[in-house]
Amino acid sequence: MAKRALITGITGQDGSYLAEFLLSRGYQVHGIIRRASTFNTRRIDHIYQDPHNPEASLVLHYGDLSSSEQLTNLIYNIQPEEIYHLGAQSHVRVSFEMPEYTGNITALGTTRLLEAIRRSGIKTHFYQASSSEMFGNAPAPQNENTPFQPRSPYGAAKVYAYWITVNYREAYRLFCCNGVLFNHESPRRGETFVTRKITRAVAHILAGKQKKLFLGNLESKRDWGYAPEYVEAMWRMLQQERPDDYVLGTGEPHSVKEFLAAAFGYVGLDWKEWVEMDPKYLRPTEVDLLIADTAKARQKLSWEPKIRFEELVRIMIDADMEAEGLVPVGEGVAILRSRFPDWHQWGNAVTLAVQSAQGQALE
Ligand code: NAP
Ligand code: G4F
Repeated sequence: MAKRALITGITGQDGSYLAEFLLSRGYQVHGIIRRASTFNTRRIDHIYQDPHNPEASLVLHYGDLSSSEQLTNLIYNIQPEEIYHLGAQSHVRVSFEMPEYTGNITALGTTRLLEAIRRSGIKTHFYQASSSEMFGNAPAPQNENTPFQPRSPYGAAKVYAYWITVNYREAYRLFCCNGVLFNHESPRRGETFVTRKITRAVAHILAGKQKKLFLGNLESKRDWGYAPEYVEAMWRMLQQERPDDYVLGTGEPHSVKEFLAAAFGYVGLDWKEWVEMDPKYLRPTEVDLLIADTAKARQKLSWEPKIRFEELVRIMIDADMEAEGLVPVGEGVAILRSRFPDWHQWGNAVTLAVQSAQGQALE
């Protein structure tokens, strides 16, 4: 019998990669999606399976983290061996505009799920998507022992969810883990998070669709990793003998400014000519510096991220350029390399030529 896993937030960035990963390991994957008036399954359309097929290994169910009745029914009916709770109002800036809603979904959503597990009496392993945003102002580098000092309604809601997860582990002996993940990105990252906003803008600028990019604070530093690598570590946490909490990140901080320089620089543009500040993107309180200390995950989960900052930027830009019908920079260089066998003698010049040609196409 295939193992059954339930994912909340399966339509999000992490949920989609995790679903792919679990399917590849032979799981039957159940996902909770929200009812919307238009399709909201774009990130998982490529793994969609006909629900009429009794053998389907991906099954979607309507549900919402605001409704405990529905969550209880789903857990009771599916009886999953593993539950990955990724659903949340996950945008920090938005949480200042919708603090109560963020608390209801991001904090209480976790209690609703844990209570459904406890009441159903099923034996399951539970993963809570905790966040480095919980550290807020705490000095870097941050690890599993760093006290939380949240700086946003989102961060505060995640701190609540973190502790209720620990409480159900201690009070009811449930197998519950917190993955305290630092920022992780990909071509599937939501378009309003800063990395994707930047890489998408670069592609739009090259395609002639956008003239300016408006951003907020460029000084804050984040520890940006590559999302597909992080979902495997979620799974590893639930395969351990004992439940525990783990920090995941790269240990490498970069500022938003550095991300801009890397992204625009990759296509031969100077970010300063394209970016303008809009105070509406500033936050009432900001988290200045996040750096993960991942010694525990390295030792206990044998987990180490491979994709580093520069490569992450390249992956995201290439994907956004492809989506705009442009030749991704990496591919453009490969084509030139194949046409000019002695290219290694003047490789850098070719790279620059491709990049500046794409930049000049704007004029
Ligand atoms: P995401 O792309 O924003 O996805 C969030 C998911 O939650 C979506 O599937 C969304 O559904 C669902 N959702 C939102 N409100 C819901 C509700 N009321 N009922 C049911 N589902 C709801 O987030 P992500 O980047 O994949 O992150 C996954 C989780 O990890 C989140 O809990 C996030 O807070 C946390 N986290 C993320 C990072 C990061 O850097 N990505 C770091 C640390 C922690 P729709 O598609 O319908 O909107
Ligand atoms: O991309 P961001 O919105 O990510 P943030 O706030 O770090 O939150 C993300 O990571 C958390 C983990 O630490 C997750 F828990 C959370 O769910 C989410 O995935 O902003 C990154 C930085 C901030 O300092 C922000 O002020 O970029 C700065 N920024 C500057 N201009 C901007 C913008 N952020 C956004 N979203 N949009 C801007 O225009």
